[in-house]
Amino acid sequence: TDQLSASIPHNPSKAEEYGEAARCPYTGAFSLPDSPAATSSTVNETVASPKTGEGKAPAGENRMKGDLDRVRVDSAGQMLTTNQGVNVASNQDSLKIGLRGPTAMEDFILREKLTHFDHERIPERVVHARGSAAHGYFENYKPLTDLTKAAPFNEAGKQTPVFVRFSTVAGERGSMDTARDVRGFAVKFYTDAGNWDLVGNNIPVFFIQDAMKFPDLVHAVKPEPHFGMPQASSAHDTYWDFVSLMPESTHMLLWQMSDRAIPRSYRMMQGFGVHTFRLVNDKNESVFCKFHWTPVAGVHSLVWDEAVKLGGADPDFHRRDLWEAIEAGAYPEWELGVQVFTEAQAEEFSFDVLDPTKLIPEEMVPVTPIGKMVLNRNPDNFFAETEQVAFCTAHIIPGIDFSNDPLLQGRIHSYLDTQISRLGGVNFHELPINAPLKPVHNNQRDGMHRQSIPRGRVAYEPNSLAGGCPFQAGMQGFTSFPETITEDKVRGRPEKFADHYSQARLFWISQSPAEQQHIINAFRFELTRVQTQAIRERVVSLLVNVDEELAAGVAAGLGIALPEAAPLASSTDFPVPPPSTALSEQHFPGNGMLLGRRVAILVADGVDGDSVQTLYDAILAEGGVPRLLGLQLGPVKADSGAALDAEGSIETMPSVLFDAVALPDGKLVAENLAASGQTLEFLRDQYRHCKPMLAIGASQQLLQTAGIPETLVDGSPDPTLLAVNALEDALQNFVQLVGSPRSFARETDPP
Ligand code: HDD
Repeated sequence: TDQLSASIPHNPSKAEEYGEAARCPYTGAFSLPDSPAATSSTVNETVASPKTGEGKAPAGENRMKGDLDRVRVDSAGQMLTTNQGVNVASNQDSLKIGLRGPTAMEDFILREKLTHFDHERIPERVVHARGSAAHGYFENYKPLTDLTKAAPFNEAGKQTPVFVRFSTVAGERGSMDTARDVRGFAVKFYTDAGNWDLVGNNIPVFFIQDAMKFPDLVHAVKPEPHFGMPQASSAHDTYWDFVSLMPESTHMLLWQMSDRAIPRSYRMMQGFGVHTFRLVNDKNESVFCKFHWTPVAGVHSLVWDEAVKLGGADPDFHRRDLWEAIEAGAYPEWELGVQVFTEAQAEEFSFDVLDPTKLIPEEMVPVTPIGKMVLNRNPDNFFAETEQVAFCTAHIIPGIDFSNDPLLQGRIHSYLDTQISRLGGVNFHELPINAPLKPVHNNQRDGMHRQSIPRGRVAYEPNSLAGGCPFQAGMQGFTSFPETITEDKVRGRPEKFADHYSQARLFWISQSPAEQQHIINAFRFELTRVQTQAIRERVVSLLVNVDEELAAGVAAGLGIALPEAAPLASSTDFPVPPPSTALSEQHFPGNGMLLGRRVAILVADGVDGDSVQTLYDAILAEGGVPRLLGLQLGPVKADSGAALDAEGSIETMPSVLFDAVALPDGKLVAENLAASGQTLEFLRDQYRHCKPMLAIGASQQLLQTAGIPETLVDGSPDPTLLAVNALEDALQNFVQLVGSPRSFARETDPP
């Protein structure tokens, strides 16, 4: 055991705390046969490449970990007790009057157990119900004190503990991870000046401009109230009815129909604070800023057909991916960047920086990297941490302040309010995962489930009996930026909020041709599910204002003529900025490392054991996850006579669970696999989903049997289909392709 913990970077902090019992990877996750060509028994060993885990936090660094120790419970070697700590003799039978008689009312042990169970569930989040979270830290690059006094940014190298929850928006708590949806990206910083929550999404803009419309938006997208369908999907009438009548949503709709809404992994998506925020320094000078999280692994997405199939093959696909990566020591990392600009600059922009349906192109205001975030610890308990964590946009610290974005202003109310019903009262801040590291001192008292025991008789201020304590912090406390406002009180919107299309067009013209085609396909899919023809037409009429080719492409799929453009909300001609490279996913290829990407090596009797071994080792060495898939689990005979161990079966682990496939050499293996329809379907899906494929020697025949074309439609070679005579001809290239963005050269329309 000691040797294992010393050699395996398997969440070392957990193992240190609890020993081996703490290691609970999902069965089979990252567990590999010792040496695939030499053993038939799988050793449950976690392997991470030397390249992964570089972001490993030094032991004892995560202060939040220590703080939570107080409430962590480890039952190893302990007797079972009631909630009052009374040892329980038997946990099998209730107390009866005679073995066949009724249960005694006095069975307090049974009653306590059932009562607790009956109340186990709490309301799920009204949006973002489905999510996964992890602990980690933010490390600041250099002091930003000229811009802000915010604690995480005041020293070079300073580490601030964080807890981050990723989520889908529309689906219920048990819905699938790969739905087409916006993803939540909420970060709680446990700073030494109190908690700061940056509650963002993986898309830099939002559907609506004013919080007044949020309940309408959510009611429209959630399952329709009369029959509770569809689950985790915006492809239905009420959603498109609403957004088609809200032209301000057009920009967001393009993002939502783009590949960003079907990420490959939580680890491979950006995060955005969305709103304009303020940074304030200790001289009370303020600038505006937008927050950007950029994943070191790059921005990568699924393709739609794959996302749909994953919903069935593994509804927990993103949850599992995040969990396994962290357990394996392949800690996900993001760089935090800021776009900083002054109020004077903002006034020059053709759009309003208070409008959350607008972004600021990076060509206008560059993103400056200021620090990095590493997620290095899975929660110990899903409910206590991931479910009970409460993010609130109102949780800010000195140095950060709000802007007047009317969506943000409404959020300041909503998040705190929602926790009261979700977490059962006003003391949710005392739950361990929500409690700040900085001690809390105030005169708020009582309420449901109060944990702290305030001492003394004074719970008011001013007081003399407690020497005036707790006393006001004055300049050391939070002070709102004293913005001067001389305006009328009105219900209305600023003029530039009427610009509904310029940035939708900017996004469209910044996409690659493949990305544009995916957007058209997504609109076609969603609107085909819409039953009301007038709604479909109204959506396309919005798109006419964005781009005629886009609108025509969608209209063609719906079998309708191109409608008239929707009327504009303003006669002002809002300029469309030139294409912005950072709006295309292709701008973020990542660092090329495999970072937990999964490669299927299909094996059957007669397989060339040496090439399996070489391939396996090469993928592992780059931080990837190779898996031997056979026609069934268990031993497979290599050509040399050695036994391999198939870790999964093609029957139960379909293509969508893998990022790439390799077919090792072997005449017999090709024959064996060619007789399996599931194998051929596996290969077709790998091909269809534009994944790197490697076929060696005799296995090349399998590609032909599966009907996979050797070249692209224009006759040119397919850059990600490697059919070679010997492994060494393609090994390097294959491994590199697995760590690279997908090439969509194979895609045809129709698919
Ligand atoms: Fe929200 C949850 C992100 C607009 C009201 N929101 C929630 C979560 C994220 C966001 C990531 C989940 C946090 C978690 O993991 O627990 N929301 C956004 C972004 C928005 C946005 C990026 C626009 C820029 N939200 C928004 C508005 C309102 C809300 C305008 C209401 C006025 N959001 C909520 C909520 C939720 C929530 C109802 C549900 C559960 C929760 O807060 O804790 O209060």
